Amino acid sequence: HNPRQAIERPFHHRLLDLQFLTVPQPEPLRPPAGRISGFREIRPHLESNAMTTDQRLAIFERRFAAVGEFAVNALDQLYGELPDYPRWQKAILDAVEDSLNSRPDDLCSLDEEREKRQPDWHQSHEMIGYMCYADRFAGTLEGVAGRVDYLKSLGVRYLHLLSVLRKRQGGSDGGFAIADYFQTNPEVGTMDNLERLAKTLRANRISLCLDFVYNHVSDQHGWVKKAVAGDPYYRDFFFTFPDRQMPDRFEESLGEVFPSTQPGNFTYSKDGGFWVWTTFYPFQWDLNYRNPAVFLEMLKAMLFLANKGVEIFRMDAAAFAWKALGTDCLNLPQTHMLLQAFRWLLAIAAPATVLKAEAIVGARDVAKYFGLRENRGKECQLAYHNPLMAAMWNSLATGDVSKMADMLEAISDKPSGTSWVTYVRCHDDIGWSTLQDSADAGWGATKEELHFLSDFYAGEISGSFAKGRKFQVTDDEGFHGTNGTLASLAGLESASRDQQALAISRIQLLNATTFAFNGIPLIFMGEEIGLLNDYAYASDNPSKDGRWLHRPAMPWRDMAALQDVSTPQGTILANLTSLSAARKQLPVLHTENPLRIVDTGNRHLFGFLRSAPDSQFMFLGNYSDQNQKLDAELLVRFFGDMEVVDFLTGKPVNFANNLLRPYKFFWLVTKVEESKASG
Ligand code: OTU
Repeated sequence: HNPRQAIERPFHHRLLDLQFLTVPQPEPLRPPAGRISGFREIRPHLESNAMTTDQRLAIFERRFAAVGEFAVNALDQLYGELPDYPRWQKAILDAVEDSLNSRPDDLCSLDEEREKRQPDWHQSHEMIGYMCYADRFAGTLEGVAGRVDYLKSLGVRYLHLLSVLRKRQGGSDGGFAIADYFQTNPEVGTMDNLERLAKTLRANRISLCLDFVYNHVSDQHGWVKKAVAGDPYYRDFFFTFPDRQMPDRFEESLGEVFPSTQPGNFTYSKDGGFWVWTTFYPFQWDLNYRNPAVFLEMLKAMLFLANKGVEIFRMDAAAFAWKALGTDCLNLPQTHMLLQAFRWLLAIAAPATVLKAEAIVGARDVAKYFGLRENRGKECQLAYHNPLMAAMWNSLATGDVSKMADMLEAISDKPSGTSWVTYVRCHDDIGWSTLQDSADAGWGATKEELHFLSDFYAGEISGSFAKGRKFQVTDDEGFHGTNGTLASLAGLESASRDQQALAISRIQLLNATTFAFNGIPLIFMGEEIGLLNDYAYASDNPSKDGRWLHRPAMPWRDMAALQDVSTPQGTILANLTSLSAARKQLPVLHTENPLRIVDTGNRHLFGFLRSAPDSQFMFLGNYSDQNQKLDAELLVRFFGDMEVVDFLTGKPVNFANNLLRPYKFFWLVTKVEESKASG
């Protein structure tokens, strides 16, 4: 077997492609055919606003002329058949006008700035995200403001705060069961505190991201109370059924999100005397978006929060919003239309703001949340790269990157103006089933492979370095998800002293992959200091959701010790900080620049290329625990006779001895590129 031969053919065609790569230009928006009916004068604004009514009206008209068609088209498709549609359409556009009219001046300036000069702000190579629970990170919203310097030291440019809005009392699914979208969780502060925090963050060039839990509300929300009390108007905000007949029919084609602890998708409401749709916990009532009143009220909540300074809305459980009998109620066309309606109405009222899809679905479905085909680039500007995340963990366990490479290549066509959000861990489990795909995709994982991953990360396979726990496993499946922190899953918890370096290398390999991919890397609180699993999470409540295993509070008191570079934690932090600083010096990592998967000719070596018109960048990483040989020709093919340097160490790389140590990676650039960045 000649490895050279194996890489010869695919390389040639990729190389040819690469020669013709240029940065795609944003697609021009088609002007709308005509003004839609129902347009009315903007109402007078509050006196304190410096921008006049006339100016705001002009802005509304300009934006409406540019993108109104997209919003109206989405609404037409969702609600156009309803007899009172014109009235709903007018009410929705009125809400947008009202919102623009009361938008604070500083946010209006941000809108203009981003529209005119920085439409790609969310794609910048300088963007680095951090996500945390407001209370577990810093106690309160004011506390978060007090940690801005820490965030800046990590290079953070966007902050996703969890559990900020008023949540259900008692269990709240970590804040994902909301009782009021117009109020904050009093334990972390007031709406004024939130507005002030957003300002402080903005002044430090950090964009605030909040969850927009749009699929469901908690059973303590006002709408539920009215529905239960028998108000038919609010009953219609939910999917309610007098008996099990319809729920049973729906169940035939539905999956389950929490199969072992919350089986089924419907809950009986004793107070209401009906069955109600609850995809997640029984206290999370799914909203009925077939009812335009639901869309309108949720839009008002979104616009309200945008005017408080939220710049990124994380569209929670994005895939579930629309339901239809006989389907799995995931990724339905109307769900995409809903997201497009939110997107373009927001583009008129608060264009500094973007949507991030949290669609934990398979690779070919997830890319659709950017908008593909006739809606190319017209949906969410950001989307979690869940397939990359799960595939990296798969590659780390098996030492084999081939399925990951094939999968990523299959979905590498990302629309202009969009970014992935790349991450290694988050507050949820690692869901394995999204690695499956239809049989015609050679890269789909088999059930056996998923069983293996679930066992491996629970530390049940001999030789496994991981210390995690299975999540929501049922007797028949056995592979739902895995809980655990990055450090514990990567082997730091189980490592003997002389294995620690290897565990740290795994963490760095995963970080280095996500920081160079065509997305915004997102750090989950505590992973920067290698926090281990929090086994005490269930001490107050043994039935507490298993995901709390990887949600330890920030140990500020021990911070000085954790930052000591002679410890594993200090090493992880120092290296992540360097990675972040390095990324910011490499404009080629701007997410508009294309990504191509490199066929390394070695199934243990993962490689991808990022290319800008005037520069090339190559990631190479060894996902196995063995030394790996690299074909030296590889570099010659991509970089010609230019001198190649590892940007992270500044050392020249020539692969004369052709070996990559276990988990070793490179960020390769040409010598010229390196001096440009450092100069
Ligand atoms: C999201 O999660 C949130 O991230 C979870 O924390 C919430 O529990 C859930 O929505 C309900 O609000 O639906 O589209 O396996 O990965 O529930 C993906 C658990 C989701 C999560 C899944 C997920």
